[in-house]
Amino acid sequence: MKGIELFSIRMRASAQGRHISGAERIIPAGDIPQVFSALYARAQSKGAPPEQIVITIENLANEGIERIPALDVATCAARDYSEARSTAAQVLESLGVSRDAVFSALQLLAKGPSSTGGVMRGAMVINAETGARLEPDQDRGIRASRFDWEPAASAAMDDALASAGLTHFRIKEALALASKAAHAPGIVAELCWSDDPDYTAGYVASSRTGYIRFPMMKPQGSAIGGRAFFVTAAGFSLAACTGYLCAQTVLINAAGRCKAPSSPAEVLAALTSTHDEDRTNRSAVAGAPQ
Ligand code: WAQ
Ligand code: MG
Repeated sequence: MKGIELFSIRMRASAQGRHISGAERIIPAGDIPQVFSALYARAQSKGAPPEQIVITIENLANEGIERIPALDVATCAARDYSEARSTAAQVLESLGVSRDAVFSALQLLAKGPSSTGGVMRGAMVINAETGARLEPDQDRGIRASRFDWEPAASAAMDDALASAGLTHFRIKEALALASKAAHAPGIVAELCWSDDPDYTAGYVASSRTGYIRFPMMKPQGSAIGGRAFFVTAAGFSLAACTGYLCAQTVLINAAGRCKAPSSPAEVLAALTSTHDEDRTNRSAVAGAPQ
């Protein structure tokens, strides 16, 4: 796709001032009519009919496009949502998120993280040490935007996901978002579960662990969900982090691998061994002659 001018095309649908659905793509000019129709159809596909649909098309002029690989995907077969959440909590702690920060994020996601106890439009930004919330608006949160798959990586990811039996469009969208977030300056980990009452899955993700999904992370029928980005306590720049998440154009140029489903114990064991490898590599570097 190098050399071809790329466009950001974004759709948001609302009724009575309330957000119903949104989606976005990054595409060459020739694809605009077809993607426009697909986004228009998607705006109608939710239960509530939209009163307003806004579709924005913006020429990115090929400026400053960053290309990154997708995270690898693992599915953790936890017994129920409480085992899923406690496994996710242990993954987060292994990444340096404090127990307090993990606990408060889980509580907020469970009760509805907005200021009125409902669902937010975007994500919380949480200090990984103190658990303090850093997003300026606790109803809107921070919305990641301007990311998509390059065509070849998209097809390869579809194949990899399909051969693992993962065909729901939400998985690939969440994986793209999590891959971008894992590259954002200051983000150490992400925790998410859907706010869609019919979709119980969630995940924890980071550049170190990849994308670890839990098919059941909340009770069936619950319309409460959300996202938390955990960020480094030291030297964190909210402006740099949100600037990257919201405005930096990111294309995913390589598919992630999909691993076979594993138990919580296996997920946690794999964690220890990767971290041991990390430590070995670090000390090897530290001990290397100058
Ligand atoms: N940027 C930041 N936060 C967002 C964004 C965004 N672009 N879009 C949604 N959120 C937040 C918001 O608080 C929503 O309430 C919450 O995330 C959940 O959004 O592997 O479907 O679109 O099977 O319901 C994860 C598991 C599915 C997928 C996530 O999220 C899998 C999902 P939803
Ligand atoms: Mg949703």
